[in-house]
Amino acid sequence: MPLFQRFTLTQYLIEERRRFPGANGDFNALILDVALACKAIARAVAFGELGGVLGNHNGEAGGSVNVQGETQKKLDVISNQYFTRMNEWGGHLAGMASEEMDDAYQIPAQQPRGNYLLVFDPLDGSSNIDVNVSVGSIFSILRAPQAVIDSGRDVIEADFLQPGSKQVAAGYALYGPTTMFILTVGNGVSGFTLDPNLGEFMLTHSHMQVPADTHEFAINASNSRFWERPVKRYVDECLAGKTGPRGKDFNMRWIASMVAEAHRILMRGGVFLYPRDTKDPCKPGRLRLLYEANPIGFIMEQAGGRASTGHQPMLGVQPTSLHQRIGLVFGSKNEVERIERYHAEPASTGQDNPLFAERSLFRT
Ligand code: AFP
Repeated sequence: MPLFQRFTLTQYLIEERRRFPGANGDFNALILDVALACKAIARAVAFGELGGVLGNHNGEAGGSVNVQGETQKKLDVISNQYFTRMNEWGGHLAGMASEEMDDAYQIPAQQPRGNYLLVFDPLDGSSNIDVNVSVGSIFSILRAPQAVIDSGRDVIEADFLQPGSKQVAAGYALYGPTTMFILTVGNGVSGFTLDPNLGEFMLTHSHMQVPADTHEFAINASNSRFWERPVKRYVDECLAGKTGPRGKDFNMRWIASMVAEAHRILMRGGVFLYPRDTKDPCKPGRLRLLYEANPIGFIMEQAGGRASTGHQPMLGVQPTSLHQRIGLVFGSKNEVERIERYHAEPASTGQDNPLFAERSLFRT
């Protein structure tokens, strides 16, 4: 399709804004600032070692550690700086929060403050960056509490603790063979591909939909001995394939970059599981609620898929802390609903009877 027939991200946002005659353009400008940060990160990722951006932050000796207790890569820190610097000046934000920052980020005193909160994981999958595997950025936009808007006060943790259903926009950038920007503003999901010559995100995927069924699942199988019973049952049935109760064979994928998994699922269906497990009793899951599970969950639900803790819809969870972790299952609606059913069944349903004892293909 000739370039002049494609919509840019800016044109798409203007079209969307026409649904809200009273809109003042703040929201669109914020999304474009986020997109600019993602373009800057895409460039840094593409240059890799040529730009001296690989490896651990503060040198190879283990590097610095973030609030998650995880070693920070140089690009984690650089990506976080792109997000804060490119979004703090526009006057659209009351504050920010990031996987890479312990506390909420205050808009500098010399900058105007706005009506929104931006929450993000600036570089997801960063353990893959040194081995040139796709990584991404994830973002979520919330409305700031009215008291914050009225007073212009500094933000506090409580201002961010809103359920995922309160998101006004969410999306991700995927730094893969092409750089893509996937966005929902609550009216379906659209995909934009970066034209490296123009430096513009061009609309290439409209009204993206997750197929309701799938034969593909994604889980880190090395954790199988820590899984709860419903997860073990689900995975065993997938592995049993045609010979088991599902009556069809399944394929497994695990990229260890959730953004890449989410994009595959958005494009061709599938289910992703990073469930709560017993590996580290202090951690109720690996992934973070506010800037990973909620934005990806919003995208999936807007695309006709489903996102869940396994026990309840993800977007209904009331957050209790900024960096809260949570078990996450998302993807093809019918598969996620099956996993939720398994979690809802009483644990003692015949399963304690040796005749019905589950035989896991993963030796416990
Ligand atoms: P990193 O950003 O630390 O690489 O973590 C990526 C992630 O949060 C998510 O993107 C992956 O799906 C998941 O962790 C991978 O977890 P494992 O390292 O346990 O496979």
